[in-house]
Amino acid sequence: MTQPYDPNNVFARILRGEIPCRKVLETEHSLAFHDIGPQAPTHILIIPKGAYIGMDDFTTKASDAEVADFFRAVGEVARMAELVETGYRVLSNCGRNAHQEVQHLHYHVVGGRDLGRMLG
Ligand code: D5M
Repeated sequence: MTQPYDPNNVFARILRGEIPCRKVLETEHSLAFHDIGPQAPTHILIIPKGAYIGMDDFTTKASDAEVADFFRAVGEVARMAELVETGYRVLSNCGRNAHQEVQHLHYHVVGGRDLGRMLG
């Protein structure tokens, strides 16, 4: 990542409690909440509490505990939202070509309907 982390991005403000969110799960290092503009019946975002923009800085700067906590939270959210049986999609937009809108790492967990094929 070349640009510095912006401490006033919307997810940093959610983490500081400055703006509300519909919380789904909070762990030591991660927070999950409903997306403000859901693209499916279930659309939940999972973010690390640390100041990471994307997968590059997260996987090089975060501790093993933060990384493990984050990925476990993604799986736990899918279970909590009862998406395991019917299936779901996990995706993260990182950087310009992926049109990342909020510059704080987040994974989308989307489900509750047939999502169609994404690649190929
Ligand atoms: O997607 C960023 C996602 O963040 C997009 O699906 C909307 C969501 N968003 C933006 N602001 C909020 C707030 N305040 N609460 C919940 N969800 C929000 P990207 O992957 O960066 O394109």
